[in-house]
Amino acid sequence: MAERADSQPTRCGFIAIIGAPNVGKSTLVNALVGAKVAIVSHKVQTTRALVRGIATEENAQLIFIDTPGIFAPRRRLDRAMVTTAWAGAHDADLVCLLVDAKRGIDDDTAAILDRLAQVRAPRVLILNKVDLVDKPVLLTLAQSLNQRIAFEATFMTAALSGDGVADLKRWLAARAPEGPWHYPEDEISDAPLRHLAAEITREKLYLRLHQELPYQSTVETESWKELRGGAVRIEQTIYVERDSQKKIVLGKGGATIKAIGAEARREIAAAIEQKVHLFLFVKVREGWGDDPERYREMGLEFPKE
Ligand SMILES: Nc1nc2c(ncn2[C@@H]2O[C@H](COP(=O)(O)OP(=O)(O)OP(=O)(O)O)[C@@H](O)[C@H]2O)c(=O)[nH]1
Ligand SMILES: [Mg+2]
Repeated sequence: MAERADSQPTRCGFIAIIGAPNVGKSTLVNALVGAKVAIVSHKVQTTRALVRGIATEENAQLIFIDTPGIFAPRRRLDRAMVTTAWAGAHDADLVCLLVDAKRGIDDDTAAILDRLAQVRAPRVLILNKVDLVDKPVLLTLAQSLNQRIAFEATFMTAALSGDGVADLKRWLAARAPEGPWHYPEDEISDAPLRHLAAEITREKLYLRLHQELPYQSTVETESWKELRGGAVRIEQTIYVERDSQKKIVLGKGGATIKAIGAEARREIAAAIEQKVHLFLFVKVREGWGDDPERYREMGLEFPKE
């Protein structure tokens, strides 16, 4: 077994973060990693596929698997997301159930609890958004959740401000199984940069567009060219379902897409530490939600029905 300088055996743990939509899973993974590896929005169903964020703590490498929110799926895309989330839980050494402390045990979380009882991996409970509720409420909630299924430990976090995150990380590091590190020491994500870049643009789209539009769009990086002088030229396509949606994404005189592009460009450039020229195109592709190729691009299995 590999030994590090302090002669402690190395540890390596795969930790799945599951929970209802919008409870703060991606925010928590970013806080644990200490960098943005997963996109975040105030809307439900932001995360679509598994995102791995990698952190180190002492002699442990922790691989956090951010999963799509689990809810009662209707569309094909929903089903693919929920299936993917459970697959993430089954493959992990440890499963963290994240609950929005303000929302408490809603229908989505209740359904997850029932099914979580059948997952073999040890379970940890995390109450998130504790900044929004009073302490007595937290204690009652922690109690009733622990009565429904057994958790090895319960943590309280405010992922947005980082409260409680260091404690959680220390505990997870000590709990990780002994073994060699799975990824190189300085890696923080296993997602290709072109995928992260598409996700960043999708985040900006989610933040600017309303109602159903975000759910009926997807973003793909079509080309990525390194230019002389260290800059990179990136072309991305935003797929929507209908011509009316294309008009909304473009905005008056192209104002909306221009704003989305400017925000995305800035953040992609910061993420890859290179100058970026970003070109966005909008294409109408009716029924992209039933097109296997789009799922492949997102990193999702295509459900047969
Ligand atoms: N007040 C408060 N808000 C938080 C906290 N953590 C996350 N949020 C907010 O909750 C919203 C959802 O966060 P996400 O991280 O996208 O949630 P998610 O669980 O990954 O959502 P899906 O991917 O859609 O399932 C965002 O607006 C976050 O800023 C917290 O500790 N306190
Ligand atoms: Mg998410």
